[in-house]
Amino acid sequence: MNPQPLRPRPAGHALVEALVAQGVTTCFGVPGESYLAVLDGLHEHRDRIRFVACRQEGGAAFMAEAQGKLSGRPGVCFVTRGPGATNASIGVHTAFQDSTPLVLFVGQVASDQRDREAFQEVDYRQFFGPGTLGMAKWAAQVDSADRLPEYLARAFHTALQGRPGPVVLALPEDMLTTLTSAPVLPKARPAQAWPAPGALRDLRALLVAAERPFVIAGGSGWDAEACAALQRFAENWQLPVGCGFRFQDTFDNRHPLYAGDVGIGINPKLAARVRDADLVLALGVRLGEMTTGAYTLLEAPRPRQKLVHVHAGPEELGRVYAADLMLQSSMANAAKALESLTAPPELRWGAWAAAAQADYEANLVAPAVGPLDMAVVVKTIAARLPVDTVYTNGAGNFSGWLHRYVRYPGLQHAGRTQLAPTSGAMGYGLPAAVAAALLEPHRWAVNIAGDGDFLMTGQECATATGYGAKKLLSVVVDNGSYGTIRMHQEREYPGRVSGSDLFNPDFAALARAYGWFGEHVERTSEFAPALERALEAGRPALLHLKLDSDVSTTRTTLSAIREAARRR
Ligand SMILES: Cc1ncc(C[n+]2csc(CCOP(=O)(O)OP(=O)(O)O)c2C)c(N)n1
Repeated sequence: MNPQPLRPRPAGHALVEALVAQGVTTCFGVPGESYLAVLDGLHEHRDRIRFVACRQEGGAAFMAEAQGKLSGRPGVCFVTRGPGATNASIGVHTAFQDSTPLVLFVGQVASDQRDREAFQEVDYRQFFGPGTLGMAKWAAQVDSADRLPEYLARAFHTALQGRPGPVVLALPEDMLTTLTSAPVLPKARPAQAWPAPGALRDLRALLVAAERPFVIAGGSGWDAEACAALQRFAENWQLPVGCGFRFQDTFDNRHPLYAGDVGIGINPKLAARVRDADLVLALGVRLGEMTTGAYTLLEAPRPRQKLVHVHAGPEELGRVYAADLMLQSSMANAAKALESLTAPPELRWGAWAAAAQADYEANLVAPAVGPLDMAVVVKTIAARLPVDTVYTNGAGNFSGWLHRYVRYPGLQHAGRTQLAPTSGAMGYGLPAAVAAALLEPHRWAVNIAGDGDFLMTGQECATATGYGAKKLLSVVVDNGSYGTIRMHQEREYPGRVSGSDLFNPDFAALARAYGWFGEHVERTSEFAPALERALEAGRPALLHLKLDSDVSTTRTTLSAIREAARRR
């Protein structure tokens, strides 16, 4: 039955009604005069949907991206034309690389000004793609107010279906003020692919023939049920499981079959194990550069291991790797199918799985470092805060401590607890934590940031204060440099420091200026009491940590890297 036409109202209002019908209760953005009719619609429906006005579109788009990651439904962001859209593009790129459902709405110049390079005019179909092969899955312009529901429904389905990702809709100013009786369409329910029964039989045969199987799970599209089913599959077959780069919450890190994260700064023993496996089951992961150790753990295009690749997007299957078996399936359906596979009574790889877990446990231990030990800092936070705490980060070596030492529970225990950009976008962590604190205020959001990383989007501290975030902590690791780049410099051009030193403000004072709690920490022993005071503050808190600039990663120092490079 066709939905009933509604009383005429401006398309800007119809758009907000459509978002409400999609289940959207919060959206993020920076206002612009190009979409006043939408802002008015948001005012009209303010009891059902909240607009969080951010301080920069990069921050807003990151918040919407984090919303997509947290909820599994498209995050929603509104920005103005030209300058707003270009600022927001970092969030679109991140959502693309991270396969996060996101809808970015861009106010567009009026139709009668189009193609004149009118004020702030950009052609978003050219700018965002999909021809850019790395920005939006789909970019379109809604020229007809009456067709708005069709475009919006397609945007939500496109963002969710297959490999999830970002969609951009441009909204000409005059279209938004046109009256329309267009109906509101129902909430998008994405179509989900199932693995074919024959392929499942083949997968079982590969497993039965294996001696050293290894699962790499991750990517987007998992939910609590799917992660629980994945765990039962792993238990039925006693399979060691690693998580793909920055998808560490896909499998419970406290489970005896957990083997660690297959990402940047990988445990060398885990890297060796993935290389030594005779069968790799890649479930939901793209098998990108970061998860494959730059295509060395699995050699491209034909790995030495037998490879089964399960992914929701057909374009990812066979994209790089000639897998022995490829299954196109949503993670929900794949996990259900996998748990139905019966294992033989005797499995050959008990010792292999036990050794994988022992390697993971051993990697949680590291020699003490002074005067401030980041391993102790992260472990102290993880021990003190509840298991459902959301951890966020942007890009930089500081994230290595988080990745190595936090034991993320699977989604079935706490929902998503890791918000981190596989795109390696600096500045992601703080807005992601602000979004988490606003969207799920019952749990803590903890951001670990580098001094470079933090100031890329630090202005969103004001958004957190303005919208009443409470359980929000940012730990800024100040080593006085863009440390990751310095590390690469020391490796490639030892001793020749160029462009990687930073001049920093007093981050604790800066936080206090935003109405946050702020303190400094210089020694390991000062951290736990400072953390207590931060958690008791009853408002967002920032701890400014001074880290010895020679400490480079969880495993090495700049001087060691420099000396090794000079010896080479
Ligand atoms: C938006 C963006 N710009 C530049 C880079 C390149 N980059 C990667 S890590 C890094 C340095 C990060 O510095 P900081 O946040 O201080 O962390 P550290 O590496 O010192 O721990 C840079 C510049 C990036 N990944 N993202």
